[in-house]
Amino acid sequence: MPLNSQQIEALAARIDAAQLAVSTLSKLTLEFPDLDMPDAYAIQDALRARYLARGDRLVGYKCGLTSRAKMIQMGVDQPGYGFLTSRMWCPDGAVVALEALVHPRVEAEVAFVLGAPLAGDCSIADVLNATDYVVPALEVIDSRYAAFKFDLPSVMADNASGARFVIGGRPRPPRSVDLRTLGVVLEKNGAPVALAASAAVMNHPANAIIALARHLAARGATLAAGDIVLSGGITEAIPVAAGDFMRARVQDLGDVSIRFE
Ligand code: OOG
Ligand code: MG
Repeated sequence: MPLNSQQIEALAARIDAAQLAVSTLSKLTLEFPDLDMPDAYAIQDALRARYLARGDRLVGYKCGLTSRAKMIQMGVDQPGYGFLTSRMWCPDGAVVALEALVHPRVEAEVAFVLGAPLAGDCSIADVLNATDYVVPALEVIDSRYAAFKFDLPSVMADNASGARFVIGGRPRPPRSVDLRTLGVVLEKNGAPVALAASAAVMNHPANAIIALARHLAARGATLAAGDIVLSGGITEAIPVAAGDFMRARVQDLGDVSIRFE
């Protein structure tokens, strides 16, 4: 960790201020070329502490950059992780105000809602045992970096571009569906704009949850009962503008939608 604790705090404050002001920043690595992944997650932790101090509640976690489509779109070769709070959580069908966002994009994901804690060293069977239900989700990402261009440390410091998310559809027990072969159609204003099968996420979306559990364990944290976990965009993310209606249709899990104004 090349950065000291004052620098970590200052960068978290800078990202927080950019989010609140709906303005963009340049990549942190331009100013701090040595900034590494431990620094990035320390900044993310400091950002989370700022949110919680304002009254947000931690409701779960997000895995990101877990499909090839996302890695290619963003030019990275590894997944990353972030957190979800009550302020980011919107009801199914919600209208999202664009005023609070810079250049939002929407992703279709499978969400796991846990019914039991999950240790850092776990298997796909452990993830399925700990999962109360799976549901379709839309995530709204909004990078605080200019032109949505970043590197892995910069984006993880910015909570993996987390902005809003919605879960919906039909909650299903995880063993009642084949989580590898669920067809996913992401629609914009009624027309399909991206399609894939759920195995696009690390061969099985539960593998993203395993990687997250390992990441948290290395940082002294664990997944808890009740946590909502987004397993990552199955297709590339789709930019949205005022008036757009986004819907994900996920085989066996129903659909989930959101509108932008
Ligand atoms: C990083 C976040 C990616 C996902 O599901 O892959 C993400 C980004 O692309 O800005 O949430
Ligand atoms: Mg995502």
